[in-house]
This record gives sequence, C-alpha cells and structure tokens, in this order.
Amino acid sequence: MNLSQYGFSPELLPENAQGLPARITAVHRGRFALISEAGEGYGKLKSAEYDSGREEYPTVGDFVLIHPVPGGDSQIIRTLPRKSFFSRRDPDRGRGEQIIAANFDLVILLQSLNQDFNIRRLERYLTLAWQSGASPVVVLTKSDLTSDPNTYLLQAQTIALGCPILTVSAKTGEGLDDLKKTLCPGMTSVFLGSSGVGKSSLVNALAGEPLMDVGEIREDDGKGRHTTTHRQLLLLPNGTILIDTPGMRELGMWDVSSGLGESFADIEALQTRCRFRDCTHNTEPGCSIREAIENGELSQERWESYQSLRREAKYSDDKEAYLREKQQWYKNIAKWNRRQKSSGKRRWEES
Ligand SMILES: Nc1nc2c(ncn2[C@@H]2O[C@H](COP(=O)(O)OP(=O)(O)OP(=O)(O)O)[C@@H](O)[C@H]2O)c(=O)[nH]1
Ligand SMILES: [Mg+2]
Repeated sequence: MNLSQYGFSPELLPENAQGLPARITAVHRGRFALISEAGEGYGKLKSAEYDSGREEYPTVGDFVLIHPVPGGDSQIIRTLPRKSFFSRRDPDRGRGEQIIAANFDLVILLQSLNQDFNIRRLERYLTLAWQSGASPVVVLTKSDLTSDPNTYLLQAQTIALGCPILTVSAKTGEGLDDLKKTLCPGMTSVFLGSSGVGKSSLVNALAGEPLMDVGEIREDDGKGRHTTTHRQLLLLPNGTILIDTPGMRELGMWDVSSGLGESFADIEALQTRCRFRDCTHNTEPGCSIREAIENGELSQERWESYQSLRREAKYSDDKEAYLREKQQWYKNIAKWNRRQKSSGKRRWEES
C-alpha cells in the first residue's frame, strides 16, 4: 500500500521526523483506525506526548507518525500539521472544541430536496466551510423527489456565492458524473449535512458498492435516524478519498468570523459603500444596506442571518481566546511538572 493514494505527500513530513507516516481513518473511543504502508491497523496515543499537551489529539483525516508494534496496536507519536480542519463547539462538554475532520480539500455540504432544504442552515454551513481552510461545494441530494430542482438551485445560488452547486440523485444516478468530476482522485472531501440527507447513499453510489450502512428516514417529518454513528475515511475504487460523517444534531459555531467574509461577500461589499464608515445601518443617511433592502437587492432575511452570525462569531471568538489561554495554562503546568520531576520535587496537582 502506498500512502500517497490516501493523500499523503512527503512535504508533509517535518525535518528529522521519526516514525512511519499513517492516516487516521476512524476514531473509536481512544483507539484509532489507521492506514500506513504497513497496511490497515489500529493505534493508541503515546501518553508522554499527548497527555503533556505537546501534541494535538488526532482526528479522522489527520496524518500522524507511528511506531508499528507487531501483532498489536501501533504507538502514535506525533500529529502532523493540518492544512484544513473543521470543528464545532463540543455538544457533550458544552465548552471546548471538537475537531470533526482534518486535511480535506473540499467540504461537500449536502441538503436534500424535501423538507430538509433550508437556505438559512446552508448559510451557516457555508460560513463554517469557508473558515475550515478548504473550499465548499453544495450538493442538493434526492433530486428525484422534486419535479422542479431548478427552484432550489436558484435559491442556493443566491447565497452560495462563488462555489459550485450540483443536484444529484443516488437513486437514479442523475448528476453523479458531475459530482465524480468535482471530487478528483487523490483529493479528500468531507460530507456534511443533516441525518437522512443521503450522505452514505451517495458514498455508496460513488463507490459502486455498499461501503456504508444506509437507514430509512422518518415518514412524518423526513428526518434521518442517525444511521452513521462515526466519522469514516474511505478510499473509493476510482482514487477519491471521502470522509462520511454522522448527521449533526447541533451545528455549533466556532471561530466563524474569518468565513463570514466569503459567505457574505455581497453584504461586506455593500457596507463599504455606506456614507459613514461607522454606519450602524439603522437610521443614518446614505446607508447602502437599507437602500439595498428597500430596492430588493438584499433580502431582509439574509441581512438578519448575517447579523445573527456576526453576533455568534463575536461570542465564539472571545471564547476561543479564553480557551487558548486555558490551553497555555495547562501547557505551563505540564512544563513546570516536568522540571519539578527532573529535580525530584513535588508535582502540581491539576484540578
Ligand atoms: N428518493 C431518494 N432517496 C434517497 C436518495 N439518497 C438516499 N435516499 C434515502 O434516504 C434515506 C437516508 O439515507 P442515508 O444515506 O442513510 O442518509 P445519511 O445522510 O447518511 O444519514 P445519517 O447516516 O443518519 O447521517 C435512505 O432511506 C435512502 O434510501 C435519493 O437520491 N433519492
Ligand atoms: Mg450516513
């Protein structure tokens, strides 16, 4: 097995790197499924590196360095720097960041053409996707369920500025060829969308074989049943690398301010045309935002979602600064402990 098939290139290796490069394909309660030139296997974190906070916990898609252990779990000794990652506020811990996936080139945002289609949710996903460091692609699934996919396409075009939008059906195969062309071999794409939109069905349709389990949706409201329960990186027969994810129950915002500029480029451009630089877009004369709303160039809903995302982004940014400080604090404690240990003194008790 050549790891380059899984998107690895030697430039990713830092100087004097020790160990064998590998890519994480799934995470199961502290045990990491991985692939390396030695084949498929599992790995566990080397506690001296990870408990001290020196290394970032790996996630699906991460490239790591391992020491293979014959007949057992390899030892993961290092997480290589990420070119992109996607994170959200950890829904279990309330506070803190959960990295969902790493090192992907494309973020595929899926919505299905039934009750799931929601332009405001798509806006939120787009903002997060731009912020990840990769490029978003919007995929409108289950096109066989509507006689008029163009209505949805036009709606999506009004907000997904500068990114491809495709309509597909895993059932009839419509649009699959265009999607295959977009997901080039050697590139990694992560699938994101609510439960039941057909992420795993699409993975199977692209692969031409049933790699992932697929589940029925609820008849009354069209929602999925959370069939996929963990994130999984897969190499398809045509060389495409995909990360299938479970439908997210909660899309927490995290450091979205850098993605807002791209998702709402129209609004940010309008704002620069206001007469006053500090225009609050309420009552000032010469306000381009109010003018655009009045003449129908900008919808009131889009303006409101921009404002609410801005508020959320500001909150997230403050939180991130707080967490960065906290992480540094733990690093300092770990450093202090190491020094104390080597001089035979007492450890700091972490609470
Ligand atoms: N009509 C139609 N149904 C589809 C299509 N794609 C998927 N489905 C159905 O939608 C349901 C959910 O599909 P999944 O692929 O399990 O959805 P998912 O997004 O992976 O869901 P989670 O794993 O729960 O996040 C299944 O009953 C599929 O058969 C499609 O293109 N057209
Ligand atoms: Mg699934």
